[in-house]
Amino acid sequence: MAKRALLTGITGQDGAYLSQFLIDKGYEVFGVIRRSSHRGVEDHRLRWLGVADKVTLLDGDMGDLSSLVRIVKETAPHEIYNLAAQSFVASSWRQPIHTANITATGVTNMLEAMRAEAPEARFYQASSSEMFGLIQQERQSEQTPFYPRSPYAVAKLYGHWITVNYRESFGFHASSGILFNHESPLRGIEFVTRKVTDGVARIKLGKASELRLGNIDAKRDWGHARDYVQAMWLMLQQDKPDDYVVATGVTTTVRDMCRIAFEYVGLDMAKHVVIDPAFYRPAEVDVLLGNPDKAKEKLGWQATTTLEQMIHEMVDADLERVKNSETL
Ligand code: NAP
Ligand code: F7E
Repeated sequence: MAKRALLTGITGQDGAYLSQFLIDKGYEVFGVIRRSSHRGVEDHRLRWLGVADKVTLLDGDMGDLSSLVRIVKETAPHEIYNLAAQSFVASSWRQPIHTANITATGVTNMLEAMRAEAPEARFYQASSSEMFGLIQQERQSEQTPFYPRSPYAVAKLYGHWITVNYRESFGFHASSGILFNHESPLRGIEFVTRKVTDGVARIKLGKASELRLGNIDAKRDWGHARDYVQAMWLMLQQDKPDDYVVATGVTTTVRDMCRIAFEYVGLDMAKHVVIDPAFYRPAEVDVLLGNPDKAKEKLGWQATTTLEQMIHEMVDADLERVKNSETL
């Protein structure tokens, strides 16, 4: 009998790659989809990966406990991957209460649905390196103290601890993956890597002349989403639930990431990048650098895609999209 996996956030970047990964492993995949007036576009990432017809989507919302209880009951999942969130850090200052309701309390809603209908299921929580914020150690591991710097990061910290708490209180097989930034051609256009690769494609094809960015001195530990969803699955295959940092162990400035993208198409970033304070954040996370030793030792996982390979893949995808006037 095929294993059943339930994904919240199935329409997002990670949900699409994880669906593809689980389908290839023979899982039956179910996903929570929120109602939209724009029917037909919500599953564009799943379509891009060719898996839209292989998953079952059920109407629900992270803010609506009753919908989650019904979905868990109907799908009787062996594994639940809680990926849904208001995930854009910059928006979290503009919508702090919504971010708390979905990114924080939404986790408890999902855990409560599981407690009521599938307490034996295995649970994955999408925690974030943003929880380290104002870093307390040069390389951040599972032992590094947290210091969140945005309403998003504060909400994720709640989600992380409520997952640990349900594990300790009710004996749930609940694991928290503290994932550092991971990107792909399916990354939302508002995040900096995709904003850059889309901007480079537009400039190369003569559809734009400049790219406006904020703090390009910030440093991030960037990996590929395709690699990172494997770590999620591996966590749920362990006998015991635990918390894991998932990262590449390499950090790069936004400036250098940008340079990689411009140089790939033979352009000089200095001629096109304009610094616009409108993109500065009220409080910045200056640098993140993960220590993925535990994931390597216990899960046998390590990142396989370099930043350069990933940015090239993203630029290629955006050149195609801009040429064909496609939006994603
Ligand atoms: P994403 O592309 O922004 O996807 C977010 C998903 O959550 C979408 O499917 C979205 O649905 C769904 N969602 C948002 N609000 C919802 C609600 N009220 N009810 C139901 N679903 C809702 O994010 P991602 O990059 O795939 O990241 C997946 C998870 O990992 C998120 O929790 C994120 O915070 C976390 N994370 C991401 C990274 C990273 O670098 N990517 C790193 C660490 C942690 P719509 O399609 O309808 O908007
Ligand atoms: O910003 C700087 C910005 O929005 C990265 C989410 O997936 O990863 C992501 O959060 C850096 C920041 O991602 C622009 O100030 C400069 O320092 O791509 P980002 P993020 O904030 O790191 C974590 C791990 C998550 O969990 C989140 O869900 O780039 N930056 N100029 C800019 N950022 C954006 N978005 N736009 C700019 O124009």
